Amino acid sequence: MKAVQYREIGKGPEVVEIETPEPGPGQIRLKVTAAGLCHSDWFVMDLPADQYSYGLPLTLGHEGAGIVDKLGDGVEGVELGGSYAIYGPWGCGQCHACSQGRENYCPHAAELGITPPGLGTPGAMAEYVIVDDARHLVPLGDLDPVETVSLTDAGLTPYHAIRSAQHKLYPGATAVVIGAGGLGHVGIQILRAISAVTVIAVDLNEEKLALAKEVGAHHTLISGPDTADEIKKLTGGLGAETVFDFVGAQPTIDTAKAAVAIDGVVHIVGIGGGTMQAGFFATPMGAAVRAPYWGSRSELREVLDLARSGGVDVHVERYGIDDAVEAYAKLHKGTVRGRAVVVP
Ligand code: NAD
Ligand code: 9ON
Ligand code: ZN
Ligand code: ZN
Repeated sequence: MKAVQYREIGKGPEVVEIETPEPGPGQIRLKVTAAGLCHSDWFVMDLPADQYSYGLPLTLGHEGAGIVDKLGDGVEGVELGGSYAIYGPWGCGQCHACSQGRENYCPHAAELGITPPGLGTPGAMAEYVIVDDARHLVPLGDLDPVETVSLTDAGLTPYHAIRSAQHKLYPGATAVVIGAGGLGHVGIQILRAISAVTVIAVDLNEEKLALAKEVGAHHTLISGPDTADEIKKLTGGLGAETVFDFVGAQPTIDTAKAAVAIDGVVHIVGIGGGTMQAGFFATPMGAAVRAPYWGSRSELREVLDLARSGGVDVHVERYGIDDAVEAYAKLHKGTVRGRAVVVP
């Protein structure tokens, strides 16, 4: 089968021919219908050899969907021929967090060598993918897999961050979204769909801000050293009750810190390497900072239901598997509008 793999440090993704995998006991094989590209793939592929821990070759694709085409021994509750989305942050399945479906916070996954598809385990950017357990599949039903595959990460991650800040999303409050790319443009829609907050979108790129406006941002600002002052002006000097930073670089975290209101919350979602100091003299009174990771199994169901009811609509650029390298190059350059999705 064809697969998009990262094979050599520094060389970027390649389209290669590899053996089609067979499902072992308890596993499920999907014929992939769609696989999304995430900026984290570039975080991984840009790591120097001494910091790289994902194994080589690595079949990419941690946003995946497919049709069940073969069941391993003992699999129950999964329909052959059914269309499913893959829940990516796999955990041990047994601990307190996993029992709640919050496998994204499983404290045992690392020690047990459990890694998400596309981030250690062979991913979905291939003609077939193996899923380790039926609990990691969510039925898509009538949802178009290409239009919705990115909800497994670009939807689930902002949904998880936003839901945890629900108490700060009251009418009259302001939410800032920094980075209106794959995650950000879905995050804006989630904020609009589940709350009455005013949304301010911030990006470096005018085209991304145009998309932000199109999907529901009330205000857009070009990212720079004065952004926090502009947010203060738009909020009558108070700042924003929530800031979702989908970049996470030092300049955007500095903006988030300067823009957050008293008793507000900053969510550092992007993995741009920046840090935020919190403390009595460093942050406004009561302000909190959080670095959320992906989302829970039930939240994936909720975000798919939100798509079903028309609350979110991912802006998708489609690519064939042979064009995956070109799609990754566009993502690296920052010229993907919404999310790039490979359709094998
Ligand atoms: P993307 O490339 O689609 O979007 C990033 C956006 O940020 C682009 O629109 C870009 O123009 C904008 N941007 C870059 N620098 C900026 C700056 N200084 N100020 C304002 N905007 C800026 O990326 P994505 O796939 O949406 O991922 C976003 C980030 O989230 C990445 O760092 C990714 O690795 C991370 N991520 C984290 C999690 C998690 O669980 N915490 C999950 C998925 C992705
Ligand atoms: O899901 C993603 O995009 C992030 C959280 C992956 C980060 C990583 O390297 O495991
Ligand atoms: Zn991702
Ligand atoms: Zn666990």
